[in-house]
Amino acid sequence: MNQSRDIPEPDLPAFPPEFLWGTATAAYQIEGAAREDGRGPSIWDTYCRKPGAVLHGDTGDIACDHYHRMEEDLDLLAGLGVGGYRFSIAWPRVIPQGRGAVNQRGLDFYRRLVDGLLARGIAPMVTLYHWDLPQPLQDQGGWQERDCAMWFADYASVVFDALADRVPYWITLNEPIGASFYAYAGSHAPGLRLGGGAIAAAHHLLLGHGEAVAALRALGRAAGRIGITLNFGPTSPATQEPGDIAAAARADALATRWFSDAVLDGAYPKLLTDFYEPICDFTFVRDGDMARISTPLDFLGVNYYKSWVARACELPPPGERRATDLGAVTEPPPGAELTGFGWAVCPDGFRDTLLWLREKYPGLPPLYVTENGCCYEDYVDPTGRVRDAERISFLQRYLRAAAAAIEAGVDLRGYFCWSLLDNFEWTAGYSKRFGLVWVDYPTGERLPKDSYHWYRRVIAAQTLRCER
Ligand code: IFM
Repeated sequence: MNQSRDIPEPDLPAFPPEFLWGTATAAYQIEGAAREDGRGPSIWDTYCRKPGAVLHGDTGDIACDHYHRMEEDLDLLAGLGVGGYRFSIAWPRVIPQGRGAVNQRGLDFYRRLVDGLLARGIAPMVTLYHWDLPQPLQDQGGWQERDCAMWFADYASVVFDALADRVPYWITLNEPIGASFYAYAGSHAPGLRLGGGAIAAAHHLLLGHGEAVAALRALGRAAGRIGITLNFGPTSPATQEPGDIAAAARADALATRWFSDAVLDGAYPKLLTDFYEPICDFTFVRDGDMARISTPLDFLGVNYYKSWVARACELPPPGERRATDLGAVTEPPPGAELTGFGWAVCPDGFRDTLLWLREKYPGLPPLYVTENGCCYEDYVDPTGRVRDAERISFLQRYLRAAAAAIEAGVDLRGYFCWSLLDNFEWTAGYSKRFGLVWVDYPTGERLPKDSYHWYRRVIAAQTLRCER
């Protein structure tokens, strides 16, 4: 591998020796093999075929072909020296109809992946749901239906039965806001445009989370630790105008607190439940639900990418209003440096979010940063190298921010860079590259970028390997 001397030396404060360094991926974004070995269709397979839904009509049919290149990808992880690897399991690969018959070939794939990680001294961190609902369940109403919570818990139990003896970290859901508010407001699969229905879907996702936590706990402590991954996008007012202040408060409550308040405090933010009154009666919240949803967790996964400022805008009338219509338009803070996605680079916002979590939730469990990263206009230069200096600079600054939070007393136990590989970036298709490793999509060939070598040095200098 390219070991070029001109890659900058990491310049970071020391992290605790037991800090878990890792990278993250998700099934639909890397696996491919969409119709192989009994995998059923997911809502993303369907959505990608909807004209105009995904840039260039890209799909996850082949993606990074990780399904066939798993050994090579395991070796890339080992070469990086990570102590942990976060990946997700595709529900439609394990239970193609979503409920009922289990597909052993699908489970075997994940058994091989887990065993391959453990053989290399890498702790698996397994996400059970990263947005790829089996299509047959969507045909029965998907997350809008309360039953979906139990279908999810049943699927989780199948996976626990197969893998709980070997997996030390479980994550129930990845970024439920994407699978509910955005998915049921039109910008993610299944691409519906709902008002209160999106809020019900969000509630049923969290109920499924609570049920899955209970299912794992029923297996006893040896079954590993369990948490949920939430994303945080702090939003402040663009001006001191009262309208902008109120709009930003609503946007911030959705982007930072809707899910964390429910999971950690057992209640949805009143600011938003009041605001949603014209479109949602909340009758889907039944006695005991919030207690189930707020079952104490072993850890919280934090995904952090960006901060926003918000200005007030007109609200559609209640009959046409979606759950994401908050009377606020968001944009990057003025003058912010932007990534290739137009997202603000704001390491201070990252540090402040970690500090805020500790202040806001007295019973906060230990934290893992389960995703943080960036995309830029990477390319292979004529010497055959990807010189992604911007990514190195980004990671350097965010890791400094993480170190500052630890120094200030935040119980942060690990950091998982998004992503190991360039991959399918949802509605942006393959146009956005987040990987430490370049993927040549026509051939599937992998090429570690400069940032891969830089991150390897960070890990080698800062950490001990994690043993289970
Ligand atoms: O690629 C996504 C991932 O699936 C969820 N978190 C944000 C990433 C970058 O957009």
